[in-house]
Amino acid sequence: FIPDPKTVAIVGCPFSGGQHRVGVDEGPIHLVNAGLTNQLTELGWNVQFDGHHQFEEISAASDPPIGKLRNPRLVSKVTEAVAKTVGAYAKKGQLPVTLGGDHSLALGTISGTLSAHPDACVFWIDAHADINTAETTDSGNIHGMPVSFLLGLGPKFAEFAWVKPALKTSRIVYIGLRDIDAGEKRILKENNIKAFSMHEVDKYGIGKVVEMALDHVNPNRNLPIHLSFDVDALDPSVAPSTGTPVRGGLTFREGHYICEALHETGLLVALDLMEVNPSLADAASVKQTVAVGCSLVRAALGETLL
Ligand code: 6HN
Ligand code: MN
Ligand code: MN
Ligand code: MN
Repeated sequence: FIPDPKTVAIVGCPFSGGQHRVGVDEGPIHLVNAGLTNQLTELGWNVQFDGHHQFEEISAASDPPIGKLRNPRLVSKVTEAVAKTVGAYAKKGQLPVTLGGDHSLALGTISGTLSAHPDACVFWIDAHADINTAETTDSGNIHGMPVSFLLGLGPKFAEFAWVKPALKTSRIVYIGLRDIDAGEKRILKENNIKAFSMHEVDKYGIGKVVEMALDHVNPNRNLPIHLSFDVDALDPSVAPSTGTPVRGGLTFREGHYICEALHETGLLVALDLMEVNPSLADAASVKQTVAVGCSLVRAALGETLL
């Protein structure tokens, strides 16, 4: 399998229903306004961008919690639409780049990728594991749960009947973790899910960590790769404008290195950049976070230092 996409399809997802801080829906708008599409054109890509996704609205009144899940119908509808969009681009041989929005969107993006590339593996770069189930979650925020849904763990809901548990536990790997809930730690252990926390990044260095991560999910370097990058994986001094910042994160270079190294594999088929929230922190911090977001995307799409 050697993907050879020439076209990037930008999927702007102004969506915040997977958590409760306002503003993360503005992330994609700021990233595009910062010039991301032109930057990718300059890297040699055909860039397709037909405006940000328009999502069906479901009022809070008609979307009461189901168990602990907040905004369940809205998140399900939106992520189902994203899955279709991303899946269609991937089937056309294009490389979907989804701009969030909160990380519940990855329920859609990864479902879409797996519909086109059933053997794809996932790199989940995040401070958090986002693997709570409807049982283990404290917050009820679905952005803390997409991975469990994709793996088919935890209770099932009719409202999410469209979700296929298409991801195998052996096909996802984490880098950057440092804020994992107790229930999540148990799920990671019980299912033998490979994770490189900041401790391993400190111990081995980012180059070795990415190599070990690839050895785990992609030993023969022949499987398509979906990169889901939560900007809060980066240290808050690097990416301050995000809803759930956690100190002790990836440096600017470590974040970029991951993107560069996955580009170098030639196997990248989809990319998410999530959780940029331009309403958090001062104007300079917002500008910095948006600029870092654009630069991570460029690195994943082939920008090199030399
Ligand atoms: N994210 N583990 C916490 C929760 O609410 O379940 C935080 C989740 C953060 C999610 O950053 O994408
Ligand atoms: Mn704004
Ligand atoms: Mn996340
Ligand atoms: Mn996170």
